[in-house]
Amino acid sequence: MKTINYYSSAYRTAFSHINGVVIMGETHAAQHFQKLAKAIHQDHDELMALAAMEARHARDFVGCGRELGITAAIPMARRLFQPLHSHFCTALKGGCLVRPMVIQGLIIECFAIAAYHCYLPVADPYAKKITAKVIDDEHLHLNYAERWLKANFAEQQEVIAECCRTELATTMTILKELWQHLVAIGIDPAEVVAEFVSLFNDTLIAIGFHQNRARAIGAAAI
Ligand code: PL3
Ligand code: FE2
Ligand code: FE2
Ligand code: FE2
Repeated sequence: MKTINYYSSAYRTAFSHINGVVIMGETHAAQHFQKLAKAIHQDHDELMALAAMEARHARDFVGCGRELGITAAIPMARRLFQPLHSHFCTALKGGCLVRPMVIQGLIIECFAIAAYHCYLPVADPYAKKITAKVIDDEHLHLNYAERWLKANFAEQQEVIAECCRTELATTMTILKELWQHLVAIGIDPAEVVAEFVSLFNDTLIAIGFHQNRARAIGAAAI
């Protein structure tokens, strides 16, 4: 058990940036699931339920900042999520469902689960309770994408693989920019990467990729 001073200025500056990224990520996730609900009629209600959970997560993480008396740094977070968000929107407008599903359901959800998992042991007691509940929800989101991509695997395998390679690079850029802030709140960013790669690999195999191909896709990311 590490001792963390949640009231040091170093902690507070870093938390403000991380909290901003989490709030922006959850806000985008809510929009993304709403857009997917419009595009995938047969799953409309399920996707709207996932969107509502994301909106709730955003509010809950705002509450975590408020508990500590910290305001989230939103401009940096907006800039960091811009590429993933715009790739999501452009693909969906062009009639593609695979890329948006990979970006939100696979990559962003795996990233969130890995990061939140590493945050748990260093979170303040209030945020810890919230984060544990959020992690359970994120597994439902990942599971939705896993089922959808598995059902479309035969025709879309190459698109999925290409999309993972491109968007994983985008995601690693976010993590690199957050590296020092993560260290300052007690998270080892290398552990986030390791958890992400392991979860992502398991998910690719569950979708239908052979072990070697799954490993190659993940390895290309780092
Ligand atoms: C999907 O439901 C949400 C996507 C959010 C992305 C989160 C990225 C996390 C970056 C590092 C966060 C450490 C956890 C801190 C929590 C206040
Ligand atoms: Fe979420
Ligand atoms: Fe861990
Ligand atoms: Fe989610």
